[in-house]
Amino acid sequence: MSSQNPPQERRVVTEIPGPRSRALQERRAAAVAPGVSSVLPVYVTDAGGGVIVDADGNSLIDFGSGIAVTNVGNANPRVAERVKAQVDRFTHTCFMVAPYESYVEVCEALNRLTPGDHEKRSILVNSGAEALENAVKIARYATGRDAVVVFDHGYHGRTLLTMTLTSKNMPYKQGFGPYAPEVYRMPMAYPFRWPGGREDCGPQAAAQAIDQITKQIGAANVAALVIEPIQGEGGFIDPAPGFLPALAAFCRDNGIVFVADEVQTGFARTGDLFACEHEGVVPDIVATAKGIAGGLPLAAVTGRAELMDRIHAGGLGGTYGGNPVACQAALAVLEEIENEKLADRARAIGDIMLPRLRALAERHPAIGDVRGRGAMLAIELVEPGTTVPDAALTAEIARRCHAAGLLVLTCGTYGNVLRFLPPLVIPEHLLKEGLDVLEEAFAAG
Ligand code: PLZ
Repeated sequence: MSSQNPPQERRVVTEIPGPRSRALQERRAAAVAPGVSSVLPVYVTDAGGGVIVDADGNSLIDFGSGIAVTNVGNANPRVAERVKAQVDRFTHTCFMVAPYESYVEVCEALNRLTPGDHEKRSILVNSGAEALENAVKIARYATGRDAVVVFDHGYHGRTLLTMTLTSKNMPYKQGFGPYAPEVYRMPMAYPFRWPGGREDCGPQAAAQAIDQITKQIGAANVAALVIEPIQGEGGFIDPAPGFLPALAAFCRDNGIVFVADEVQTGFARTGDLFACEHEGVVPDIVATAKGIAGGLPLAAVTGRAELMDRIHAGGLGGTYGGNPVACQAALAVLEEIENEKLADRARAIGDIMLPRLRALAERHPAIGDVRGRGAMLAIELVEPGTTVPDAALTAEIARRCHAAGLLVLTCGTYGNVLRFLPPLVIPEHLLKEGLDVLEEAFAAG
């Protein structure tokens, strides 16, 4: 087994999904609970660079990165090498039973790389949701307060607490209540939909959120404010300038722990190592996952030492948290981000994609907004000249892209956003060809 990339080409040799994938999908229906669904049920046999290869021999251009995970590419050679070496030595001892160096090394790296030069500590867990759960536990413990503030369109996971933190009912919450107590939702600085217009969106939304927090909860009762610096599942909403800094200042003045959910935005995706850096926001706690370990399950909570050090020994942990194989993958990812200058690469991807997306929006008035940073970009589809969401057109464009061999994802509270998350190592010719396919999908309407 080598970790060589499959040929870097788009190749459509059957219907998508093809006969082999369709047969597997039938088998799946009898074995896998339908609650877990797939965007595009092509069954994957290989992936790497900018492509995903399926059981029928189709090679799709990947504009999804497994939801912002394979920033360094699938089967990245550096990741594969470290993972293989670790699997040969030991696969698990449980860090809470007998520790190992790689866990410490990953925490050292996170403490160094996350925003702010204050003293930090980290813990490692298994998923984004688990990282957010722990961030809230730590904030509550350290402040002795209960309330947690979140935002419209926010997404933080599927566990009881993180599902409660999440804004959208279908499909995440419907029927799964009752939800966790002491969670309060505030308005989001959503430039495209802000009633007062883009110009004043940042300061107005911050003022409104702060007023609501003060009046409805009382700032002294708030343990944590949890926010994605660019919202992911909720629609790739890049908050208007000034919004995050104003919230961070309010938290600082009121002893509220500012938690940045960098699960989707982290690890060079937006052109900075972490999206908070864009406006110089320094969170008290950063939750990371996804891009951290090239697809191996790993997540982390990194926070101010004075918060993290409060928790009694044994108060945090889990059987698999910081698994040694996943830690080796993370160390490889961090080397790769640095050596290959992947944050610059993310900016270069944005520089190629944004002008083409803007030009596409000029030709197609159904594209109401083009937004994002680096390699985290999106277009929002609406009835022309309005902000009325067009989820049907969004699904249709995604379907056309899929049929032509381009894997794109949708998102958004209204299901009307096409999002683009190519691996940061995607070759330029595939990036451009993916955009050609997208343009053709719009032209076909
Ligand atoms: N915070 C910002 O984007 C995961 C969810 C896919 P886990 N996003 C993809 C789905 O439908 O389940 C996410 C995120 C942000 C937290 C999470 C949760 O991370 O690793 O999926 O638990």
